[in-house]
Amino acid sequence: MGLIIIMIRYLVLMVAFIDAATAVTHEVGDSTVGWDVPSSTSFYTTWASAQKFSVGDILEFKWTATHDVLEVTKTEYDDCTKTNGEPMSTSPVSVTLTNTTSRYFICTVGPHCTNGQKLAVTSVAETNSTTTPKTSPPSPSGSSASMPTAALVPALLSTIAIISFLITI
Ligand SMILES: [Cu+2]
Repeated sequence: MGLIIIMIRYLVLMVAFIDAATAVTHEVGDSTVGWDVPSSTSFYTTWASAQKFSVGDILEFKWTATHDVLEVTKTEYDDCTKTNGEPMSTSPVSVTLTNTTSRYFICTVGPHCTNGQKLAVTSVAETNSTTTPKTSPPSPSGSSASMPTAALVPALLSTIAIISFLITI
C-alpha cells in the first residue's frame, strides 16, 4: 500500500515538473525551409502567425547556405537596414524569448532580407490562469478554446502532489 502511494506521488510530481519545464522550440521556417530566402516575401510572416510564441520559448534558426541572423529594431526590420551589432553567422542560432517585447531578426547577406528573409515575433506571457493577454494574436478558434483546460490539468496535478506530501509528512 505504501509503495503504491509513493509511486503515484512520484508520477504526479513528474508530470507537474515536466509541465513547469516545458519551453517550445520553434524551428524558424520549420524543417523544410528553415532560415533561407523564401519563395514569397510574406513567408516568415505567415509562418510566425501560425505559431504561438510564449515567454520562455526558443527560436531556432537553421540554415545550410550562406546566411546569418541579426536582431534588429523594428525600423531596421521594415527597411532591411543594419546599424548595430554583429550578425551570428554559424548555424544553428538559438534565441530565447525572454519577455513579451516584439523581436525582429533579419539576414544581412546580400538582398536576402529584402527578398523576405526576415522574422518578427511577439510572445505572450505564459500563465496558467484563464486571463487573456492584452495583445492576443490571431488564433484559430479551436486552439484558444482548449487552452484553459490544458493549463488546468497540470495545475491540478501539482496541487494533488503538494497535498499528498503534506499529508504524509
Ligand atoms: Cu540569407
